[in-house]
Amino acid sequence: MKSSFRIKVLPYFSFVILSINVFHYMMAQPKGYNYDESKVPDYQLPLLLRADSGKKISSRDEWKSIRRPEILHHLEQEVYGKNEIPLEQIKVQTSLIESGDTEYGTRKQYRIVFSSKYKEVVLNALVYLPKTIKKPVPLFLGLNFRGNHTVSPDKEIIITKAWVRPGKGIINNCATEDGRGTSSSRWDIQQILSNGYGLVTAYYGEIDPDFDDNFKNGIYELLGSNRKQKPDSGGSIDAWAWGLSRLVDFIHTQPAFDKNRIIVLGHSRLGKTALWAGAKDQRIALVISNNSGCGGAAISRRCFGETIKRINTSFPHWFCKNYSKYNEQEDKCIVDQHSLLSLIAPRPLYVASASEDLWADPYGEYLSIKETIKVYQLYGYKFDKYWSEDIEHKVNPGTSYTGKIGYHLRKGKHDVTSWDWEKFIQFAEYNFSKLN
Ligand code: GTR
Repeated sequence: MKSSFRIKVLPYFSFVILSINVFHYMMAQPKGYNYDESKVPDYQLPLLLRADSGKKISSRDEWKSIRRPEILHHLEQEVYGKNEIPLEQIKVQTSLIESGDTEYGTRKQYRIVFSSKYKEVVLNALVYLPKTIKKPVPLFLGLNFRGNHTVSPDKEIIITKAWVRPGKGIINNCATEDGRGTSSSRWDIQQILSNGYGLVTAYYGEIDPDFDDNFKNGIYELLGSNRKQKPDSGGSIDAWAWGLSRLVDFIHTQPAFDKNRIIVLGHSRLGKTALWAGAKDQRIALVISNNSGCGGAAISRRCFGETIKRINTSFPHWFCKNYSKYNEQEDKCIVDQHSLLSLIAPRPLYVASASEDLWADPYGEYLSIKETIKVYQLYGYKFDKYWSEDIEHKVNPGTSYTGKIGYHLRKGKHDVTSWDWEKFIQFAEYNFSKLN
């Protein structure tokens, strides 16, 4: 390298790289929030094994009949809201509109139309099945952020007509050809199919567009325009979870899928959604949240990274209105996020964090899943030693635990990578092998 090049160009180049990194850091870790473990306030978690009446919960029957319904009710009432769609009045029509072979398996595209006396809502499901199927296959079900055509460069995938948040390949909130495959690094279809799993995905914005319009569009249209949002009416996370359950209904009509091995997973806001769907819909066999953070797996009382006030301010449509009561009043809430995770028990649950994703509080996510062990123990599960080791405010990046519940801390930023998928598949294999 010529020295003049080194002198003139390299400082500029390093400056650009540094600026990009600083920019990413600022975006990932907004200023004015706590990222320092020593500043986490003292807090007490709501007890999972103590009923509202004060009664100690000491058996799985008491958990199932008393405490689980109480926690579910509190989460509906105070956090995510109640779903108001009258399922019995909704007509559902499903049609296969396209299918073909790909390098790794078969692609099928379905159009699912929900109609009420007021409106129709269309949800496009993209399905991949492994090449050879000898018996019904287990599958991953997850919503995507910018349309089905972003999960693979596959030219046949239908482009959504719904409203999309700004991003690559999006013009005036409309998806275009340029977006094809732009999220493919987050969906390792080859790894999924070659391990014998199917994949079902759909665009979350077809269920409810992700902006605050006072709950008028998406599935809220099924309820008519005169409806009023109550303090405990479901928000968008609840709407997306409703969509996941409707996709579970769809999967139940497909002979290629093993209905007892439906895995629901999601990243970030869709990780919060996967947990809420898994909590409510017990047909979901295994739940995975990836970097779900505040309002997902992370303990809110820690006030580490994103806070309840910030999330309710930036995204006033995600939760029910009641949730704003806990802005800067985390300790007043009758539940915390470990309560949400506890509702997955005794089904396998996996929480995935990333070491640089401090906004989502990786350690708070770890503490939260660890807390649920008490509920799994009611079902007789024995836990590996690593969960009882006192890890002083840290889990080493690269660590992964597999068992009835699992956790990993990937090295790196807020994202979903093939490394994450490898761990998800290992976790599913471990738990599903015990189902036989
Ligand atoms: C962030 C939000 C997080 C997370 C993330 C995402 O802006 O603060 O809670 O949900 O968005 O979903 O990408």
